[in-house]
Amino acid sequence: MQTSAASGSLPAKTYIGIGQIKSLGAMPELPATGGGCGTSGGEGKASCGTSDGPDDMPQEVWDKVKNHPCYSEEAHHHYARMHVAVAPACNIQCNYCNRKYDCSNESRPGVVSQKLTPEQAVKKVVAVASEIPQMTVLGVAGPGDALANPAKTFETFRMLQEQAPDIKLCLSTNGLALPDQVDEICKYNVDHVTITINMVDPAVGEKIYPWIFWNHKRVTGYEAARILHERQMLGLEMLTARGVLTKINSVLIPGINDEHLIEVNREVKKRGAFLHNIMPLISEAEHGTVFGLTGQRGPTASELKAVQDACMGGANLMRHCRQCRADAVGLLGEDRSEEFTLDKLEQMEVVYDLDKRKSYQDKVEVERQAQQAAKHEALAAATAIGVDEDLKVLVAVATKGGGRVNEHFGHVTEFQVFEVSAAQALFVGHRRVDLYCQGGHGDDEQLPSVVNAINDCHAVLVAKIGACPRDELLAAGVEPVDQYVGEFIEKAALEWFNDYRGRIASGAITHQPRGDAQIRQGAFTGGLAEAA
Ligand code: CLF
Ligand code: SF4
Repeated sequence: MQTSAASGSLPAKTYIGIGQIKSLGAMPELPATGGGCGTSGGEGKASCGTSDGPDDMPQEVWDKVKNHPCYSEEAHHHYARMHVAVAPACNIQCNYCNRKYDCSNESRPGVVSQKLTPEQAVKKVVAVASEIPQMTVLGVAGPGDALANPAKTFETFRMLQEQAPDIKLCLSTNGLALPDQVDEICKYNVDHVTITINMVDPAVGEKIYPWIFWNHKRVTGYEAARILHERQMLGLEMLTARGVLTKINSVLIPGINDEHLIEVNREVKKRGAFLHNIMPLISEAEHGTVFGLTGQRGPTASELKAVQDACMGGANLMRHCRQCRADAVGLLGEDRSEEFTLDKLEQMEVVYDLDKRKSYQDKVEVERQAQQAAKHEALAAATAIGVDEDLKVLVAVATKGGGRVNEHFGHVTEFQVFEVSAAQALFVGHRRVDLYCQGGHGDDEQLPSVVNAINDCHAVLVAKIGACPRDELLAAGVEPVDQYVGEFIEKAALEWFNDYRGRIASGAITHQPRGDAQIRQGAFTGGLAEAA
């Protein structure tokens, strides 16, 4: 088929620089960071780069990341995380946050979680771990700041270690209180800490943070941003020195910190950050945030990708973040929190069976090896066929997990997006959409927004698709592909790409660049997938 560039209805306003960002060049010489377990930032891999196993990192680091769905892109197809909302207070104010809702540093704005005591939280984790054996990580990510509530956060970790010692512990913080809590973090074997760092220049920071609460008083303006910045850098250095793996979250705010995030990437890599997760600002007036009310927009899909691509060469990038809620449960991209509300927990019979969990996870590892083997086989088959070897295209994929093409177009609440070339099929993001299929019928009013979400893709791989969305996609220039049902995603994407190149070479089609795509702005609430 002929492809065409449809532009869609995207924001007319653009900001200087975001589309003109150049990739990082050679990194400056890095000062030695502390000892620890060798958690130095990676060498500019496009994503976390953990999928190839212990060859590209020390064994002890691999052991920490191999089944953490946020620290390993490849693991996120198979392993789940959960959050418990035990930390309601916060010690700073971000302009993209309304404290009626969850912390926007690790969740989508506009979402409210069910707050728990540490006792309730531990009961919930044990119940979830019994039901979902691939749940390997517990995170405390709000609804405020995990370290502005140290007693509740660490009491949860202490009790959980006694009852479910195989579960990895993780927390997320804005960093203000971090240096004071590093000893506690190590005492409770918290192996993974996320710090949200949106700037390394207080002049940028004062546009993002109106105030912090510091030494028993409110500090505002440049001084607030300066203190926060210094505490974040110190905390990161201290964690690196103690061998704790750190992930940096940055919210991309067009016109405020877009190009600046390249410098953030460089600075956090210098200090030993393991991963850098650049997330889009989600900004709607209905969320009641400063940015929402002043009309500050979030980035488009290509603006986000441009900044992420420009950071390649710096700290490893995470591109599979789903901006979870503070009580999220399940694989990234799904949310099973509604199955584990407090009243439902009361009815559940909980048996925490370590052997059963291990045996399930052994089966996951076999599947994971098969996925790797299929990917390598497809790459080996991707022989040159006389067309542009630098050609790269984006492909959207409908999946419900396991790393396979296994979801019906109409049941998708998020597409995974891969950049495919002759050399690789690389996960570069996801796009949330509203369900097209409602009660067995397609909702044609939803179709334009679904197509707009993947408007930068050349194809969409699905398990099944109806005639109406097929026609709409074709008209927009996106090729619907349903012949790879049940195949591993990378293998399917590479095989489709070879076929695509073959059609270009034969003159059957002409390659055309695609348009931009829209990142969904509304709050994502759990249960949509279950309602399908
Ligand atoms: Fe939670 Fe965060 Fe730990 Fe993951 S989430 S505390 S590191 S277990 Fe993951 Fe969710 Fe993105 Fe966070 S997808 S918002 S990066
Ligand atoms: Fe909101 Fe989180 Fe910022 Fe606190 S740190 S103001 S909870 S986004």
